[in-house]
Amino acid sequence: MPLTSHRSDELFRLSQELIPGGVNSPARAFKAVGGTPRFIARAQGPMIWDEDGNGYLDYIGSWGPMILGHGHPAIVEAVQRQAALGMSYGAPTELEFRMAQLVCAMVPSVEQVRMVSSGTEATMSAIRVARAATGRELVIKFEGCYHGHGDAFLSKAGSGMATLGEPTSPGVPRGAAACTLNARYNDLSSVQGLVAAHPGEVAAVILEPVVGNMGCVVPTREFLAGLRELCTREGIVLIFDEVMTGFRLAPGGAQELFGIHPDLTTLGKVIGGGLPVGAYGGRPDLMQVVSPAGPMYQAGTLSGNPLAMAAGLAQLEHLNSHRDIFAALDAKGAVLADAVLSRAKERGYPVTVQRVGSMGTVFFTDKQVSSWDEAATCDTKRFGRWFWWLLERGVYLPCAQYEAYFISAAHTSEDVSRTASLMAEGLDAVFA
Ligand code: KE4
Repeated sequence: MPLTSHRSDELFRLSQELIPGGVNSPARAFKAVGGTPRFIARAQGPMIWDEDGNGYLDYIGSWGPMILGHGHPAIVEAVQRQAALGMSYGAPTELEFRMAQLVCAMVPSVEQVRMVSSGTEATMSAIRVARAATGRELVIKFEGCYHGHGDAFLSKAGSGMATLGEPTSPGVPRGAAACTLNARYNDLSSVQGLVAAHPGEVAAVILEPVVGNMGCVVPTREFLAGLRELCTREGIVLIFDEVMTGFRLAPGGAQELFGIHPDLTTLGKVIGGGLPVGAYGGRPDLMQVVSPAGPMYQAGTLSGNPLAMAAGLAQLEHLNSHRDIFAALDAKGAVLADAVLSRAKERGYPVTVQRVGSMGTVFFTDKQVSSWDEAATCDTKRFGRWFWWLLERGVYLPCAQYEAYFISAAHTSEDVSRTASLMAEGLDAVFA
């Protein structure tokens, strides 16, 4: 029975008059799947409800932050307690020290850390640290990886792979994009080629150590180890953008899982418990360039905001003291992936599933996706039909093929089994 969306339709129409595209972040606008985005009224545990009263099992989880589900009591109590003490002081607090302690304890390569208010701020600042510390200007990223909307990251490969980047968005100065080179994920030789073409000019290599933003793409261990060895040899700062993977794939993120330590790490999402927090950190010799310890400027009115620190600390402390959560999340991830994969194999559907732990993607292609080239072969229209078939049955997946879904600790085994059956049934419906 199709769900009604009158109130969401009305709010979307009104919002578009005052907010560009009716949303405050493009990913939410349902552009990739069509139709009206659901305006959400409330959430609890694994569930969200829209303004028309429709309930959904939530596999976006605010695009990653809600790893414990919505309204976890420890987080709600921490925020309520702090709110009564003050929302923001613009002065240092013990909460920020405790957050720095916990991040440095949980993330293997981080020995010093600076709080900011978003993943974008974290990645912009991390490449500035790399440039300040090395005196070099070029940054290598990977096609298909997303690191926020900073000018340096809105850059695609020029005509030839070794050429300097070109803007992917109006408003990005050519000079900013030109300082970014684009390599191919899981292809170490593409990085070696760029470094050889620009000897002594590359400040940093930045990547998602497990990609979420072209859909879930897993690196080979050789690729990560090769990047580590190349960056060490060439004096290039290796940056793991763990905004999505941090505190999700393991307490210490992807770097703990793969045992490869970057020089700098960027964090976001889970670290804030649902409130705006980003962070960057790593080797002390690098972080000591950051003002006021060093000359590299970076600042923020609400960086380390006490309310956000209270929420983030509550979430991280819970994860740190209940580490069995990660194995349970991985088991739930396997249930979803196995159900979809076996149906696709049984019926010969061109569908593959890639995941690490509780983040994953159902790709509508028969290729194994190891870089953007393969991701680009997906049948995004059929994905859109599958998305809507599931939404109308109360399952809220990321509204685009090139995103990852997220399972939370609040999703019960029954929730996940029901979702798995619906996902498999949904394939039958869209391939009928
Ligand atoms: P924010 O500035 O959105 O907090 O973080 C940017 C960012 C940086 N690095 C990675 C690996 C990220 O995934 C992100 C943000 N991810 C998107 C989802 N693909 C956030 C959703 C949105 O843009 O609304």
